[in-house]
Amino acid sequence: MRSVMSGNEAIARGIWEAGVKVAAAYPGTPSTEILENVSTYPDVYSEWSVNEKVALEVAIGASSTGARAVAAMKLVGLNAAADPLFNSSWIGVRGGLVVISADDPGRHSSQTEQDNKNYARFAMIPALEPSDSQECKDFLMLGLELSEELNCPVLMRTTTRTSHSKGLVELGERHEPDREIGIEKDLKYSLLPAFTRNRPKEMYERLARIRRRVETLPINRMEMGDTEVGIVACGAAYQYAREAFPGASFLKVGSPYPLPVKMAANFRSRVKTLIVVEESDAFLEEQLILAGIKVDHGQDLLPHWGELDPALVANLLTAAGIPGAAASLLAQPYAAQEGLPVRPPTLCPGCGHRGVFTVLSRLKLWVSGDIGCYTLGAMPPFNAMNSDICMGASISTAHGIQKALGEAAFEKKNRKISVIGDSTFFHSGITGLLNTIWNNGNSVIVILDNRTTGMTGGQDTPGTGKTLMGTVAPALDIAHLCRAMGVSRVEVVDPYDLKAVEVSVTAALDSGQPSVIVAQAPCVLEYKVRMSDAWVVDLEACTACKRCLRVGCTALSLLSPDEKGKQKVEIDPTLCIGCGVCAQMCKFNAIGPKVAEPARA
Ligand SMILES: Cc1ncc(C[n+]2csc(CCOP(=O)(O)OP(=O)(O)O)c2C)c(N)n1
Repeated sequence: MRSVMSGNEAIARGIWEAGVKVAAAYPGTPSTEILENVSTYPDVYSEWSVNEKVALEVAIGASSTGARAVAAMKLVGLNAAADPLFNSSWIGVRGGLVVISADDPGRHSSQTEQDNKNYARFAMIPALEPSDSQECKDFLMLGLELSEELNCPVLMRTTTRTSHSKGLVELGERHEPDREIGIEKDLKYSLLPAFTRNRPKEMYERLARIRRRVETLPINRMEMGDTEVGIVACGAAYQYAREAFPGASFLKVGSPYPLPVKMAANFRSRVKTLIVVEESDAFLEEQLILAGIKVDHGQDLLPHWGELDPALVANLLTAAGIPGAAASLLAQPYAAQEGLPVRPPTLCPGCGHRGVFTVLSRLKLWVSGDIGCYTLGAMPPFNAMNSDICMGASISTAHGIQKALGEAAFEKKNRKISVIGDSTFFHSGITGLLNTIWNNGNSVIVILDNRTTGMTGGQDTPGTGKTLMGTVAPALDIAHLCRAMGVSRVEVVDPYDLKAVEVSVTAALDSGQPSVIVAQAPCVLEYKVRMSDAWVVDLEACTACKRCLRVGCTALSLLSPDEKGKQKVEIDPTLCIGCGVCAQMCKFNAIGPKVAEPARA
């Protein structure tokens, strides 16, 4: 039977079919749907872990019992999980272990872009990269087999296009490997220098075995066409190149690390011009050059960053004199985005984060921010976030600033505040707070507790009282936790109450003590919050001062100019949830709840 699936759905299916027992992840686009889909297969234990490092450690533990295990994350998640990744390569596996890194060339929804195939080379493990949904399933299953055969974790890299595009997938049954699951007492799990004396030598021997093995993998293959142009490509770039040069010869690479260099040398000998088409780093190109295989063109013609597409590949290579591009693509303007109006992302109407940023913007504080929906506090009209570096960094960065400033940190002009979401706090903010308290820091930290991981689509957290598989769990109270960690001033505020937020922030800054303010309001999208009927603008009272627009709510818009040329404001009743934040900005009492019309007798 076949089914239309996204790459991420197909990976989840592969996890089920391959008999995986444990799958763990922390959400992050474009990887999130992998675990969301795995959780629909009850045979697999699946969990949102608090961060990617923990997710991979959970998978390593499961693999050490002989069970098959998978950890999934977005590109930057692998930075957080790099420690267990490298060490698991040293340890080896018992049950197959696949680490999925969903990369994001072009930064569709990521703070940075990076080519995580590099991790495989660094950790001396194989990397597989599928090009479509069927391959997503097949490569995942192959990765688990290779992991067991070669005694190492296997990295599977996807990109946004492969993870989110849909295609036909052949479905199979679930097969659990026929072996006992149990605890193994083996010194290999203890990475002590005395126990790892031979490990580097064994790892280099293993790498030699991996290099030999990739030469025989059917996922690496030559597809011979016109031998004038030979293209080496993997992942989504293979699809773009195939569409751009339909008649060319291809070396379709399924294991970008290590590259099957013997096959590549054979391919080179059969084509006149060899071109590497790859997104992100010159990863295949460098391996070819290192192996002494002549590359005619690669990243000398193609961009080093961002996402490729068929028209871009066809046009750039044609401009350099490469023949054979699809005529229809050459006619397509590939800079189609130029001239389109810019529509920056914005907080949802009624979002609780809005109240906090309205106040921070007014107080003109230096805001050490973090990653989540609230990062939009950096955008107009708030312009109230001065840094967002990586998850959890808001608290530790502010602490570093304080220590660098010394006494000057207490001067009014140097006042700063950290802002972090609840999921991000659980991910890696807790350790930063502990560090601040231990080292006598005096930061003021606002934790935006909206009871969800909003940015990635509303996943549960340790604060929601539920797990990914839907079981009930203890719901952590953030204020209690902060008090237990030694924070002397902890307050809980309603972020819709602008006055209360301002008083709380100002008092915390004035106190000179380390303080946490928990701004508690459920995510309006996730919990479908509607506080009342939509509020309305009294056009008689409205003076068109536009002060209400400073809250940046998309439920508010300007009316056409009236007879005096004034543009007053109206509220879209389909968007307004009745939070009343805009009304608190109005000095003329022009905004309020709709007064019910008297019932007719
Ligand atoms: C290391 C890392 N993992 C995952 C992500 C994806 N991601 C971005 S923000 C975020 C969490 C957002 O949740 P929260 O902090 O509760 O803020 P909210 O979006 O709900 O306001 C996640 C998981 C990331 N950017 N970096």
